[in-house]
Amino acid sequence: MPLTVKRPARLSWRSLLPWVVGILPVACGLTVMHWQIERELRASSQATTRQVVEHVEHILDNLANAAQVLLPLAGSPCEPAQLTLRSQVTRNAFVRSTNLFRDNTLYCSSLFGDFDEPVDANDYTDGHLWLMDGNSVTPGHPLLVYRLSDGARGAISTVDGDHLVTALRLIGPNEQLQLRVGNAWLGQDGRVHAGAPAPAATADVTLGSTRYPFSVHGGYAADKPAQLLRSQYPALLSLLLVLGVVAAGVCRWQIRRASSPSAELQRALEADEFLPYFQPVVRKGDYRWAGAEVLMRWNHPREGLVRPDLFIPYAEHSGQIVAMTRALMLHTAQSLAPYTALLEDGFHIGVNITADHCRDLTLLDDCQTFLQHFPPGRVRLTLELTERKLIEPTPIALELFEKLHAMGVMIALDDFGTGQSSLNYLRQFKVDYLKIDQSFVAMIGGDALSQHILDSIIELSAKLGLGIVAEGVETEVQRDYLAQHGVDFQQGYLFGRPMPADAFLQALAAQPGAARLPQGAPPEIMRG
Ligand code: G
Ligand code: G
Ligand code: MN
Repeated sequence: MPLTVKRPARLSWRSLLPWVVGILPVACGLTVMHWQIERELRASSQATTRQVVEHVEHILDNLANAAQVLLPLAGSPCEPAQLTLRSQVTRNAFVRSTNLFRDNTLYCSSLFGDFDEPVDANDYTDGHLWLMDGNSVTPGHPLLVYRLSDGARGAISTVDGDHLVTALRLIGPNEQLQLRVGNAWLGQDGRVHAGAPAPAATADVTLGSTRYPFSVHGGYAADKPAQLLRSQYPALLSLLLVLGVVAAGVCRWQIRRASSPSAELQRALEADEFLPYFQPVVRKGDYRWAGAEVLMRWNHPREGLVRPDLFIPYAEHSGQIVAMTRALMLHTAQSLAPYTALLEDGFHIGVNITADHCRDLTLLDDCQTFLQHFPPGRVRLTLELTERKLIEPTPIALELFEKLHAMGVMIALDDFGTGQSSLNYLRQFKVDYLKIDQSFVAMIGGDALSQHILDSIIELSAKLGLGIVAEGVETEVQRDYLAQHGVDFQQGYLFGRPMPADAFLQALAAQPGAARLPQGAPPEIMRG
């Protein structure tokens, strides 16, 4: 089984957050600037539209004035009236022509004198205004016509569309402006269109005249705000971008800082990433599994399976090892409890503890919780203290071990032979087992002196009445040597490597004479 299982990196909040934090000020700034620009554009559009309305009203005042003067002549013969018609063209700016009509017939014109053309009052909005796209004199050329009547008689004055188009173009060179009369409108393109003009995409404004039946439509194209943003606010825009980048950078830095080893361990603890692996401990003779040591593995989302020597030192340094061991014991209990039928009575479960566990009595609760998962006497919990870092025999530590013993929990001294524990130490903590370090087991078959050291350790433990477990047994020569020299329990690759719970249970079920599995056990364990 490979020790590291690589998984693809996930898209996590840690990688997304700097983006969000960077984009947020830029988005907020852009929103505010956009809102500001829209307000400015609306105000400007309203002002221009009003200006156009006023200008067209001024033109129409000229037309109305001419028609007013000519109205009394309507119905009288054309010949004597013609000079007055022409003088009104001269006297009133913007007036291109003046005409008289009677009974729906235009009979007199400033341009031609006697004339004969039909006049339909229905062409005129409110009977007064008609936006034409040309007449017989200038076909295809816009023309605004003003009509004033008194019964069946009346006067008509016209203004050239060029005056209107020029106003639309000059008053709002950057805007979309249209003049609407009835069901026709004049655009800045100088053409008369039927229907109503399309509303502007930005800052659409419609303003009607209170004095004449026309309205002016103003506004801007859809890309106007963005265009303004680029041309008017380049400094502010750059500032926003820099702000965004800085915010994202600071956020990323903070997250990295928060990913210090202890923060990362805390995250892993909350994400329940610490898993128990089990290495069997066998009994001399039949070499059946009499117990197991629980070894922690970190199932890291990116790094895969991490070995404990890489993170246990950090966890011990920061004090998080206590919570991590608690989680590990809970996992272990939950993994094994459904399969207690596979465990022989008094099955040893070894859990590694450190000096941090001995500063208060919380370990008692943890052990109690662990044991409650199993029928009484089925499991023998053994706490392994390493001899490399000796635990201070403080009153609280001594009380803890006293109570642990009363609960039936056993104590093993791990890595024995590598430190300097005294006989007094072994007695104070009421050690039950010595676990001979694998470096001594590796000496078997070596020179006489090395072998002598091993023999002395075994002899010593026998004299003290302690149980012995030999660690790191890899060969049959080592196994047989240890068995012959009175070592009751052995642990090592020869019997089994540390393995995950399901593999462990599967192998346990496959042992000759294994107890029957309970109903409902997962098939992968039955298969073993
Ligand atoms: O299998 P191995 O690589 O698991 O173990 C490496 C070292 O980490 C050993 O010294 C072992 O005692 C230690 N270790 C493994 N699991 C734990 C644990 O849960 N707690 C502590 N304190 N040490 C552990
Ligand atoms: O808790 P302790 O320090 O005893 O941890 C046991 C360590 O020894 C673990 O890292 C485990 O993987 C390792 N180990 C267990 N059996 C063998 C073995 O037979 N040979 C070697 N080299 N290492 C072993
Ligand atoms: Mn150990």
